[in-house]
Amino acid sequence: MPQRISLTQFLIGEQRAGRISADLRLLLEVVARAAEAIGATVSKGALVGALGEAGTENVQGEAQKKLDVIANEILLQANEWGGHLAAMASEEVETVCQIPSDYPKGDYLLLFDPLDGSSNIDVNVTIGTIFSVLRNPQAKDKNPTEADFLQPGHNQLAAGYATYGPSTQLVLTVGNGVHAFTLDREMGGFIYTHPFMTVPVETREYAINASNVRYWEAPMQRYIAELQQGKDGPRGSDFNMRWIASMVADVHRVLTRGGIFMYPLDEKCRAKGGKLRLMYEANPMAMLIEQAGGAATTGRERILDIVPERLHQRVPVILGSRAEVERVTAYHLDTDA
Ligand code: P6P
Repeated sequence: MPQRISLTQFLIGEQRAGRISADLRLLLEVVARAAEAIGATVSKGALVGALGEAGTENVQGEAQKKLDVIANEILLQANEWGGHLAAMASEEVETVCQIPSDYPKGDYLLLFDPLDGSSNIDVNVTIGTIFSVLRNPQAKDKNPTEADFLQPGHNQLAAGYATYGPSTQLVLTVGNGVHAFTLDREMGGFIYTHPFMTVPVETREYAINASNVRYWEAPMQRYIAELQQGKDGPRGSDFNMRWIASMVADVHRVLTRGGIFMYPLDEKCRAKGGKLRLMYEANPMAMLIEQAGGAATTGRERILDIVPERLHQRVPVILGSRAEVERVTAYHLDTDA
């Protein structure tokens, strides 16, 4: 029986190697326990009346599911008292979530999408929690402002997600590769099961919501048309398509077996800048994908180099197997030129 390494043991190893501080280790362990709690509620679903609409809207003007609200509360309450954080930002909350004054502040900023893929909750399809950690640039005794969060993705100290699927997994990078942990529901806690996940450079699998084809820009229409022409077209090979409409599930498949995931700019979302959010969806996923040897761009620039302008900013996302991301990006830049 191979030795079981817990998430704690893995993180202590990263701390001893000087890659993370003790406080960052403790922060990541709190986030993992919060994910375990979210997963427990998600898995009970209708049994605890957790399905359906909350009857409220989030900052994006989208109807909130009950589990969106529950997951957000779990993450805020788990992280506010530990003394590791200076502030938090959530997809579900318009402004910066300050640490209550009766708790100490720490050196880090935590950003998260508490439950991504909400449209899949009621149909029992895999959903997840996405998180990102930045260093607080502000003096410790001051409340961080939105501007303190607006750091490019290459500043991230850690990024990851929990995926609530057939198993609950935590996928994490602290800048030394991508590592996945599987929840042992009987014993409690995450066990190290997937060391150094890598994205194959080449792929024959793509993920996009093809119903938007008439709204895409010309280079995206060209790229997808070539994939659909398969071996009879310029690519000379057949491709397969998957679209779960849950970013965490689609990206997890790309991290596990390769692929290219795309939510490009289209006429429907152009005015908003894209569909997916930069700070707590695109940036953490881009860090994971790059750490696994893949690439992540907007179609025109590296996602991790974008200087954010707003906390809930949206961007186009093209990420996954490097050869395909580079091809799509080249088509966009050729068209612009
Ligand atoms: P569409 C879920 O709502 C989400 O934010 C991502 O998780 C997912 O990739 C995308 O939107 C799905 O969008 O337009 O296909 O429903």
